[in-house]
Amino acid sequence: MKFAEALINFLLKKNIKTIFSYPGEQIIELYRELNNSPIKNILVRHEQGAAHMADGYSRITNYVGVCLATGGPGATNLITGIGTAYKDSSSVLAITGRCERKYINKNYFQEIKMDFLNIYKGYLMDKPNLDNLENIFHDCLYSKKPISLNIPQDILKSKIIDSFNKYSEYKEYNDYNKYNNYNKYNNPNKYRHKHAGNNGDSKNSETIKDNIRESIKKIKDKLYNIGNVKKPLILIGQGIYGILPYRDMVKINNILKELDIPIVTTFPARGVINENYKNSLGLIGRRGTIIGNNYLLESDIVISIGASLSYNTLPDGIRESILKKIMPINIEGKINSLEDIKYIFEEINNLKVLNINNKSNIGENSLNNKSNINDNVKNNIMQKLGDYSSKIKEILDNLPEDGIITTDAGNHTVFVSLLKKCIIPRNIISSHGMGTMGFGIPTSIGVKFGCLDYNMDREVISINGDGGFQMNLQELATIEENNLKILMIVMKNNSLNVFGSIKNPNFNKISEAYGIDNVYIEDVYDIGQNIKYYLRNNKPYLMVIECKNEKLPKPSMI
Ligand SMILES: Cc1ncc(C[n+]2csc(CCOP(=O)(O)OP(=O)(O)O)c2C)c(N)n1
Ligand SMILES: [Mg+2]
Repeated sequence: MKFAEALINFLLKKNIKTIFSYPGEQIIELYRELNNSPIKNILVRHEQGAAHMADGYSRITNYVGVCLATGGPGATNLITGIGTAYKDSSSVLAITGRCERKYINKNYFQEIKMDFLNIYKGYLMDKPNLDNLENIFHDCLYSKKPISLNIPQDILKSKIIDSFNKYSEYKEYNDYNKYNNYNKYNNPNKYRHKHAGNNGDSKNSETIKDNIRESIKKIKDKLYNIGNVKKPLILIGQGIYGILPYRDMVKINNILKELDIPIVTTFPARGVINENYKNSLGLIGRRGTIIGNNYLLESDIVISIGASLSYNTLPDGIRESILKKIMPINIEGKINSLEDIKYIFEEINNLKVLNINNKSNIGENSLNNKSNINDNVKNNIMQKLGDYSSKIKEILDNLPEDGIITTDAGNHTVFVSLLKKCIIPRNIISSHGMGTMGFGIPTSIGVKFGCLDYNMDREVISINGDGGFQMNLQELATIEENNLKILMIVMKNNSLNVFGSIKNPNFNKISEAYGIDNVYIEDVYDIGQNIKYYLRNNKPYLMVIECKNEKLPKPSMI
């Protein structure tokens, strides 16, 4: 069979259900093959959109998201999306085409050096060899980074022998690949979620346990040195999710809620513990909660799990002093079962029996003044709400609490973050590390496909500024074509936050041109009923909400 067919076979074997793509000369061989396979081939309208969709898909499924583009301009168009995925540790496999091998590095049409796409690490297929695919896929999933797989045209066409015959078994389902009504893909049990990454790798599990034991030993030593530990704190980052499927990510909450040591999180890990719980002190860092940040400053030891400790989490000013008290739990090798998580917290709980100077046990005083942790102090650093933020609050108050919200970059991102309590993992999906405008809409598409493929019953909402919305609004066509139930919101303040004003087109007319139902809202009181209308229906909806520009509140930590 052709290499292109064998590659599709491989992706099927890895349980890839959806690929976000755009065709072109150098990738057409694979693109056609994809169209003949049961993998859904979602035609995007710009390759940047494909990369963001694969990113959104990966974040919500915690599995590999795949995008596909042609060489040259197709590959360069992917770049911002790949950079965004890289900054937020998202497993995106970016497959691109290339001219035939004999033209590589010559001045051939659309031939361009691919180093730029290898933001983390890239692979050029220089031989029609299937063996390497396994490593590439594993690398993408386990390293939590985008990986570039670049394949010359002649290799896609070359003949190879592949013993895996699942492809023919799947062929009977070719019809599923004809688009329009996505829901029909969702039926056969055959395609139910099997998280191919999580295959009960016992060696990996032993490595993790060894690493955890080692880390706990270091913490014990440190505790002996400190003596009387009054305020321990646990800091959780998204690394804790390892390669757990989403349904297990949600269950971490049950393990954490019993803990009597307070917990703070980074932004991408928000919702790993329900932020309404007593032992959750919410987000820390620049836009963190007052109580979380105060506790961070006062704590004598911070046990950190899966946090990369970016400057968003530990801004300059406090960074050095906090780093001194951080004791990481090494989860290198990736968590791949809830047992690993249980093991970590059992070990942390065991620290309680450690007598430190015969005075205090860890945990005992950890939630000092529990009753004083008043909800307002805990969450709300916004004393007064202006027109913009009160409309955001009204939106949030009317959405299902467990809806997945993608935001773009701008003031709305900060308002959503400050006013939303996260109760489940990935409650808010933002471009944390890159702050990419144009992220919100395509990412919501990837999230939606992830929810459909893995039978996750979640509403998907995308909240955008009027600037960022225009950066990828061509993907409204992808939403309409696949009849994706996504609530799109544009906060129209005619302003690019502090950077100046922007003259806007008529967004409602644009929406109509794309065939998407829409509404223009001026009054905050009209928001609720329109969200209810959206929830009742089974189609995309665009709400353009007029609002006045509003200054952001001062960060709780500078
Ligand atoms: C691709 C990209 N270009 C520029 C910026 C810089 N930038 C950050 S926020 C912002 C303005 C966003 O305005 P809008 O989308 O209207 O959101 P609002 O602040 O009004 O909520 C700009 C220009 C960016 N983050 N990303
Ligand atoms: Mg704006």
